[in-house]
Amino acid sequence: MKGLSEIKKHIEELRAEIQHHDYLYYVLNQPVISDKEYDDLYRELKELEEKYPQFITPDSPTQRVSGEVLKEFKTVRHRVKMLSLDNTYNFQELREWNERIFKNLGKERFEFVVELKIDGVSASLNYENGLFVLGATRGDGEIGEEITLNLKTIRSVPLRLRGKDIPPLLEVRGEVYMERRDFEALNREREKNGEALFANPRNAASGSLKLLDPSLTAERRLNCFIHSFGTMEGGKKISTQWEFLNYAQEMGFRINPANRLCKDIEEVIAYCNEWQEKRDSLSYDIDGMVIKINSFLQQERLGFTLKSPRWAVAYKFPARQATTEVLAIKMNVGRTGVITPTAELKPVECGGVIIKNATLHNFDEIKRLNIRVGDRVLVERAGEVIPKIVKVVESRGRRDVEIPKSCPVCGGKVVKEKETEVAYRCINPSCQAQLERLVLHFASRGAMDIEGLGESVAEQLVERKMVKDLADIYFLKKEDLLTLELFADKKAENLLKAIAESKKRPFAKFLYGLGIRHVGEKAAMVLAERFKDIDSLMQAKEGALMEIYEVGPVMAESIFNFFRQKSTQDLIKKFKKAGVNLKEEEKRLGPQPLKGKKFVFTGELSEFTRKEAEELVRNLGGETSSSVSKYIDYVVVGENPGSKYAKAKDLGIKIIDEDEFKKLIGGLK
Ligand code: 3BA
Repeated sequence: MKGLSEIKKHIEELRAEIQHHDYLYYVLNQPVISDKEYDDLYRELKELEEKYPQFITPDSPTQRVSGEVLKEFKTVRHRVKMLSLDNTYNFQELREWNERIFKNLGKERFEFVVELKIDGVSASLNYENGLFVLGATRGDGEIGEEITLNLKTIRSVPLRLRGKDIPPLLEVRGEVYMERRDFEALNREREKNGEALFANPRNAASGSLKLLDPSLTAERRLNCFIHSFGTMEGGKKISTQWEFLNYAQEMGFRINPANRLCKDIEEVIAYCNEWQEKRDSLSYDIDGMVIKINSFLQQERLGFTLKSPRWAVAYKFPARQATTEVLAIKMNVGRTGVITPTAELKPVECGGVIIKNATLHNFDEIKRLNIRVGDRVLVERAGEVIPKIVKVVESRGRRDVEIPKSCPVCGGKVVKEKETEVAYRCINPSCQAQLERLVLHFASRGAMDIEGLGESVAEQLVERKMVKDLADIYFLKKEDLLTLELFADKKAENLLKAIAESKKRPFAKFLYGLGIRHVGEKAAMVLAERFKDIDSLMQAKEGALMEIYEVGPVMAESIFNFFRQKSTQDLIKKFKKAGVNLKEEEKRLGPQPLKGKKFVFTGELSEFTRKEAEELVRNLGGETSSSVSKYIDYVVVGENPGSKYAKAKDLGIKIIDEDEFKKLIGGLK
């Protein structure tokens, strides 16, 4: 029978031995005994401690899992603030960061430590006289939650520091994470039990650290890498990050074996690139690399910005990809009427977030991808933008995606305005999806100039369905306006007055306000001048529209289609009823000798630019067109005429040269 002091000594030896094997296994990843041998040692210690509980110490390997269950986590203030990291997203930004350092250090040499950026949860570990006394989450950097008991369950977190030269006061910082395999197993288990799944290993690690029952945390098999420190008082003198990492490992902390000392930024970049390529070979997720200036002295000289050190930076890896299934393809109508197909996806984790939708941009993209509902697709997320579909990885869908013939919002006509254009759009001017933007445009300075009808008012009018089409603006009542935000008597009256005044605006302003695709301010003026009133414009055929020089085939088709809509016709009726001016003021600026005559110019004139010549014609009451047709009266031919000349000859149209043209305008120039 051994004496008590001998038993105590044996218990201590067992602990030291187990601690040493834990170190070899969890920190260095180089076990020297079998699992069986290890288990035997552990069991022996456990039995002795049960028999002699007076010899149990909190740093015993048997004390990793506390029997205690907490009611809540206490908050703790970090002795030294935990900073965050600035991000860079490409190597150019990394080089720029390097340049700034170079300048700030007065062109002195410096080295870098490059570390994997573990995609986990930051944690702080406090040691007093070599004993783990307090662990905390990062929180907001100043105040975190005390999670000592949960951190103790992590086998690579030393409960007692190794070696003789340990700082009496030490706070180290690191990243707690969950291996991908453990995360997947955990989610499988949770699915079986009908529990909510974790989106990614990081969320799983975070959730596991925040369990109030440490025995549950212990089941989660978390792990931890240490990468920096907050406080270090006493111990070995170190002066670089690289020395710190080595020192930390000597003391028993788990340090990432991929950390590397680099001499210059190009070496840093090459190393970042290397890990970007092979990140998937790791058993855990990394989301980038962390680059730190090695020398503490230089770190100090560089200092901090508000939240992050200047001497460190993260390089974030680009977009992550994932595969999932297309559940549906939905049509969205944007504020300009463009119909954008979007894929509804079976939710999938991608680069740290759950993706449910991906944009398909347009129907050409659908064709290009040859995508159908039911297909398995590769999705990619780049930065904060909407995920996109890279390609179909397994074609399982049967029905091709159809281009909608009518607007999914209003049922109006959908057109593709040019063959070369990819967008299909709803051209119903009263479509709710576009109305708000249209109302704003209609009321804008260049159009009907309705003061007081700004963004907020337009939004409310459309949202509350007081304005269901543009003409409704003219039927608003004071009672309606008084219900809008911040509207009192005076403001409502002013707006009604501005609306009433706008009825008298020139016809061109009205036309422009209608927001017909491709019809800008200039085109609206020309149309107003040429057609004089809304009825003639509405009846104009594409050919007649195209005869106007400023109107090309695209605009002509757009105008023609616009006025063919039943919704447009109803709208115009309403404007008439409201008393809005829908005709051009007759203005006579001078003699109109060319009234009713239509001109086409081809080739270069010597005394005028084409624009000048055309303006001359219009000032004299004539009209101009860009294309030759039987309706044209004169084709004016200059140097190097184009095909219009031949066509004019073909059609037997009167062809005149510059001199004859000058005679025709008879010194009126
Ligand atoms: N090194 C994360 N911050 C890191 C000490 C500085 C730092 C990180 C790091 C600020 C990683 C910001 C939050 C935090 C103090 C933790 C790393 C990693 N270094 N290797 C330069 O692997 N994720 N994160 N602040 N500790």
